Amino acid sequence: MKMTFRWYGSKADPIPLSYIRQIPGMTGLMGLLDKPAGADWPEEEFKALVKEVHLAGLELEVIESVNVHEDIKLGLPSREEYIANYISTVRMLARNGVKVIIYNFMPVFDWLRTDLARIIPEDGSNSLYFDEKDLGEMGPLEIVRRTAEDSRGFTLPGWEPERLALLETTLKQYEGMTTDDLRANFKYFLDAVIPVCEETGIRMACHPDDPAWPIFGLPRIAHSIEDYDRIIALHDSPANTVCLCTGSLGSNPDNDVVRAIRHFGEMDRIGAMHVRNVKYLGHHHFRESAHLSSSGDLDMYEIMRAIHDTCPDTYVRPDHGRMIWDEKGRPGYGLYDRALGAAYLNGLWEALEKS
Ligand SMILES: [Mn+2]
Repeated sequence: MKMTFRWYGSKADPIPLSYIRQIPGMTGLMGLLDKPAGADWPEEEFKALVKEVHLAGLELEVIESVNVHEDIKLGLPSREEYIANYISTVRMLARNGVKVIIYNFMPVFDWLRTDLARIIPEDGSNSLYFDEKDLGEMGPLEIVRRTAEDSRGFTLPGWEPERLALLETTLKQYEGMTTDDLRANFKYFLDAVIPVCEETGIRMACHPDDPAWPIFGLPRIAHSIEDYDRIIALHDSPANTVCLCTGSLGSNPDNDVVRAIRHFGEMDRIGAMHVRNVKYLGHHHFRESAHLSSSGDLDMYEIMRAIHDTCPDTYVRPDHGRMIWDEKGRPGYGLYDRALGAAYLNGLWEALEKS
């Protein structure tokens, strides 16, 4: 297991790399370049990032959010150009030491919450929160406007301004699209990209829909074990893998997260893990909790044990954390609670190694 940390880069992330390096057991980052979906990532800029990360004593073997352009998901003729850019980026990242690319194939919305800083009554900290009832009164445009207002000036992943401006148009383009249509477009993408990944030693790791059910009538195809079996079957290859995010998949209590890890771990189809806990508050209603099992509804010991048994060499990162100790950070991505999460997960791991 390699313990890693998401980092947005020195311009966008207030957390210095030196602080991340000081978290016990931290080996590297899940990093990114801030580029619009569909861009061909510039090599010089990426090399500079790798150099900066290595100088801090950390690795950069996992890249997040090489975002898939909407035209690829929609299956428009213009997808050819964006797929070519994607392939070029895959080759460039492989040349520079990257092993895993985390991405998603969610139409329009990346992740969605109805409150980015809901106070947790027990201890006064706050965390990301979702209640489908709150969506009832709001359309997608209103949700996006509120999310932008709540994000304290940070651009949230998946909610970049250039995408939001087109939101109304994009929503119209998805009208009438079925899950089978979306899967066909996904297959077209994988058929083009996975052979290049096999050739260059990269593993693509698809992140689940978050929350793990359909929203706003949009087709969504990555929120259950069965969904992922189908995604793997679209182009069966060791390079076509899952980024198993326990909090995203686990937002739906119908998903047995431990079973999912064992299922895909035994198949060698887990490229990376996001590990966090979630507290169920009702139907389609949850908040993100501290990582500790007793703070939420997922069994973090069983999650780490499933990783230990079936994919012990995978990359793990603590996922979203709460805001604690008056930190004013990017929602979900503060330093303190994610550092506590990493320390706790490392503790579970040591116990598993020694027992
Ligand atoms: Mn995640």
